[in-house]
Amino acid sequence: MKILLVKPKPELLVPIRLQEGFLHLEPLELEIVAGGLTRDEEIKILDLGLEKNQFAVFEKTVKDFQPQLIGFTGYSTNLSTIKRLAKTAKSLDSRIITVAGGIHATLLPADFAVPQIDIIVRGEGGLVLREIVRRFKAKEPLFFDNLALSPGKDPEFQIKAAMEAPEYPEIDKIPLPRRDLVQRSRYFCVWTSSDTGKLETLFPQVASLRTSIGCAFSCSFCVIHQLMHRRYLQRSPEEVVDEIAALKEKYIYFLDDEMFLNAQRCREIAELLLKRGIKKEYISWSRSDTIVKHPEIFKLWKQAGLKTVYVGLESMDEEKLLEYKKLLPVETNRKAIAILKEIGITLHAAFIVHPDFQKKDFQRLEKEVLALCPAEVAFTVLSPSPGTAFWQENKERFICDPYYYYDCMHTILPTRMPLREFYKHFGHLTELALRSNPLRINKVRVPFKDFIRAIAAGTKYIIALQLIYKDYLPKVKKQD
Ligand code: B12
Repeated sequence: MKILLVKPKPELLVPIRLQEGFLHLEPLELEIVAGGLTRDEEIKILDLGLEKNQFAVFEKTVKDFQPQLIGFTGYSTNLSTIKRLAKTAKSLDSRIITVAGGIHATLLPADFAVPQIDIIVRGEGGLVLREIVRRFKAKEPLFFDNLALSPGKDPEFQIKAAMEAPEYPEIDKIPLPRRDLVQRSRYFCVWTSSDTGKLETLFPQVASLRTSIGCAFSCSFCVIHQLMHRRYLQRSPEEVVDEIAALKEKYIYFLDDEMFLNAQRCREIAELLLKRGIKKEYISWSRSDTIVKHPEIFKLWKQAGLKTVYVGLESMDEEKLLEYKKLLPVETNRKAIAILKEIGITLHAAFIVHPDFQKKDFQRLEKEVLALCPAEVAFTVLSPSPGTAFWQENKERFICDPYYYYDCMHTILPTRMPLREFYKHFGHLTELALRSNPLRINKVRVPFKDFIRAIAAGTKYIIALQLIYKDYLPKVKKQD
């Protein structure tokens, strides 16, 4: 069977598109879905984020490849694009089976109840698509349980769509990714950490890998507890290290929501990497309280090659941390910053800018940013995610089409400051952060062309952030 797996490019909202100047990671979700299918199938992965004109490329691919089934993945940002692409596919050949999967399909399947989508997959997709393909060949109904829903055919669709996201299968049952199906040289991430004072490249080819799924916490702005019911699934150290060893890339981005929750498991992974002499470099995410609880694990990981840790510090204000249900005090954030500095791991700090921010709040955050540099620092605007309790609570307050604008850059909640002024400060924060990043402060030598590329990407990004307010002017585009 010919199967096309598609990852759309987020449409229209410029800042999200410009993030691509700094990183473009491989479509691991589609590689895993492909990994669940048998070698009898002819599979193509189409990463439209790499294309200038995604609609033209998609149309041409469908015409040339002639798939019998197309599977789309996407976050909430991709919802309308997926519907549009599915419509194109059906207009080219109405026999094509269209399947929507991924985060948004799992959270809010009813949003995909349109004639051009045949099946909506909730939760883990590798095993489910395999079953759909088997049923297709056996001419059985393609919908089953709360895992594969059919808006057009299943009379119980509405009931199932209103149910909670289904449980994930045991982690060792989830297929391994088919990395061979993508052009690996196209995936990269900006890499600012250097122990030697120079870097061969600022934009190395990067592989992504997942060692655990889920998180034990329920921060208000996050959807993971909704998707995973606060379960934390962990792969065994041996399996993780085997997958790392098999990668041809030297640079690895761990996609775990919180990789280090189980200190013992992470110690074993690092020890195995060292014992097997695997010399690679890593980026991972971690909570600040995990770093404070287990500094020794991060020391060990530094030896194993961990270069940068992304930490959702979110705020240096107790009240805001409480509001976000972060369950830790500012002091823990400060301790984590100090620990990473001492160990020599680069901190990538993620802060949340609250729509309530006034000039003094921006100025306070600016001071915090300057105090913790050199570090990579990034900002998002507090945005309720579709499918969360936080979204439900704020439903009546949205100032725009909350789907179209949901990218954690465009506020969907009212701001206290006029939008233009709010985004002037928002852009300035990023400018400050880029100016005080570790490369500049530590005077790391990088190839000239990479330096120019980084400056160009940074400048474009800052300008786009400052101009966000214009996206709210008259012509508000609605979802299809
Ligand atoms: C890494 C990451 C990124 C990377 C991009 C990675 C990439 N390859 O493109 C970067 C840093 C660029 C990024 C950016 C953003 N991200 Co992000 N990101 C993540 C993170 C941490 C991991 C995603 C991932 O790759 N997981 C691994 C894959 C294998 O798992 P999966 O996606 O769940 O896929 C499985 C199933 O869903 C299913 N499935 C998936 N697709 C399909 C398709 C078919 C056909 C089928 C059958 C099944 C299926 O099977 C898969 C295999 O098991 C998640 C958190 C999370 N745990 O999901 C947030 C997350 C997805 N991001 C989120 C957000 C909000 C964003 C941004 C909008 C925010 C911002 N301003 O930075 C942007 C949007 C960018 C965009 N392109 O749209 C939210 C999305 C919420 C929502 N409602 O959609 C999440 C969930 C974070 C959160 N805690 O809330 N992100």
